[in-house]
Amino acid sequence: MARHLITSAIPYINGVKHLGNLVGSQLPADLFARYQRGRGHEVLFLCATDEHGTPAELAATKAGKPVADYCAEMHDVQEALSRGFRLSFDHFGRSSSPQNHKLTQHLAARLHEAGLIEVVTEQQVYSIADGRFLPDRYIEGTCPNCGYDKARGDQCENCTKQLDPTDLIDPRSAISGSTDLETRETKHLFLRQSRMRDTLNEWIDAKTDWPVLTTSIARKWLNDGDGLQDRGITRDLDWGIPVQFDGAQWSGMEGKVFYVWFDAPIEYIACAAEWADAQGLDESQWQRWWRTDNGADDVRYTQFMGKDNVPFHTLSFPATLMGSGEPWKLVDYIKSFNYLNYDGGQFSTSQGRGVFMDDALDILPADYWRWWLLSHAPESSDSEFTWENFQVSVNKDLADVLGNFVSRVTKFCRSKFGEEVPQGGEYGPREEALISDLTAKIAAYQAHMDAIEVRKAAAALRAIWVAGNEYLQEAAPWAAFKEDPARAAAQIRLALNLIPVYAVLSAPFIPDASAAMLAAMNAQGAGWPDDVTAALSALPAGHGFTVPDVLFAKITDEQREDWQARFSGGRG
Ligand code: B3M
Ligand code: ZN
Repeated sequence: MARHLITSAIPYINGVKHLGNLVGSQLPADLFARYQRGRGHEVLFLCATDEHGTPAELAATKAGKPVADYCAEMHDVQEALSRGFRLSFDHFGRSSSPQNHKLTQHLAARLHEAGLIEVVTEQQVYSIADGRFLPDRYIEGTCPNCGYDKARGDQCENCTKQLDPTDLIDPRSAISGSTDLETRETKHLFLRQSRMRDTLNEWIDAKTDWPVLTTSIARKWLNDGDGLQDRGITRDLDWGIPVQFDGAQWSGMEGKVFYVWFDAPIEYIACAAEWADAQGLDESQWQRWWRTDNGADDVRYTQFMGKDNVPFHTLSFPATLMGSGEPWKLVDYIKSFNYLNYDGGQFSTSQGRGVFMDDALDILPADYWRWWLLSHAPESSDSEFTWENFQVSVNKDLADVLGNFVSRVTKFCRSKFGEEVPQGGEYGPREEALISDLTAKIAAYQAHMDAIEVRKAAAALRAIWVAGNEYLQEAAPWAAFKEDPARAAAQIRLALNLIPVYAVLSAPFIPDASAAMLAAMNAQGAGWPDDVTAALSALPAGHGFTVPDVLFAKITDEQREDWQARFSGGRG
């Protein structure tokens, strides 16, 4: 049994996430976690809300709430939505947790001891109209690298380059829009990550199996000269983790907090501590996932994220962990995603453009969205959500192929043999052929899931569903029943046995439908079909079942048009 530590990029607290955010990290991470559990492996799957920094403060101001209250409320909202989408986190934590405060301050102290932190007096952008410094997202302007005119002070969303507020061309305040800005002197702590260039280069070079999207972004910023420049890890903000080292104030840093991108990835570790604490487990229980001196040697750690998050996970966070000199588990594989676009443009949180997680669940159950999003995941390039495409996928794949198979088989059996697996007849050459075909197809599906090739895995799963339909079409038990009822019984016995096999294989994509299929077949204990022959005889003659409700309703043209109109404007 292998042990899989799986983390999804932790979503900012600043509002409900859209489907583009969901498919870029949390949803594929859930797919992988469910798959590994299905294969019988031990999994710790973690996510959290990212609650510090300017995104949190700006959103709280907009909502007219104290930032702590805003974060507490939004954490619960996001947690409820992740349950709605059936994201199977072992723990959904908070980067503002006491565990993260402690660990962030601990790591800062170790980095300081290692000589990797220095005090830098720097020029910072100060807004006269707003009466404050403008760190990170409090400032916007034109990217010096690509010319994008809505780049933020911490990063350009368009080209993924990490920025400093003073890099921006034509800067303006994100609070007031004021361009009446000046630079003033202030002190900050810097992480001397440039000293780790060789170590990081070697580490990335060894990752020959990583997706090109991940390594190309890492190499671009690693070798670009200034991608790995020393960066400020403190900010002039009220809300965040105070700049203390193992609990002692760093003099001169009063009133400052750590930069959100310093403490956010540390939450991956703190989240495991939160998970253990919530169950009354001792420290060794989370450390066996995170400390290589405490049992994490044999852990396989996989991270999921959108491409804009890659530099922080391939450079800054590893620099923090390696630089600490402590034996922390480093990531083994980073799966990153391009962007999902919405109907001819971009999904946009600020403009409320696209479908957001709460709206999506108002319209249709989670499985419909999960299937479309995962089978169209933006892996090799950006992909696009359109209502037409969504309708076609749901109606064909889910309703016509999978749903129809289950409904036909169970209804036919009920009408001819009753609601139990029929006896009589034997599997013959056609059934043997199906078994060997399925064995090959399941192996292909597993290979894609192991490699986290999400679209290919979805296509392989669909091919497994199609094989069952084709078998049914060729075997034609409704015709066989008239001449040779025993032959029809054997065919239906096999087809009924396929339902739990489909349910188990499909559970990572469509967990609710899978549970409904297992419940209908009274087969909740069904395991992974490692041996297809055995799996297709698992339900013996006489085993009772019920005809399930319609698994997937088709999306009508009228519904599609309604939704298209409803989501054409921005969100209120
Ligand atoms: N919160 C950005 C995002 O939500 C950021 C990820 C942090 S991962 C440690 O896309
Ligand atoms: Zn740019």
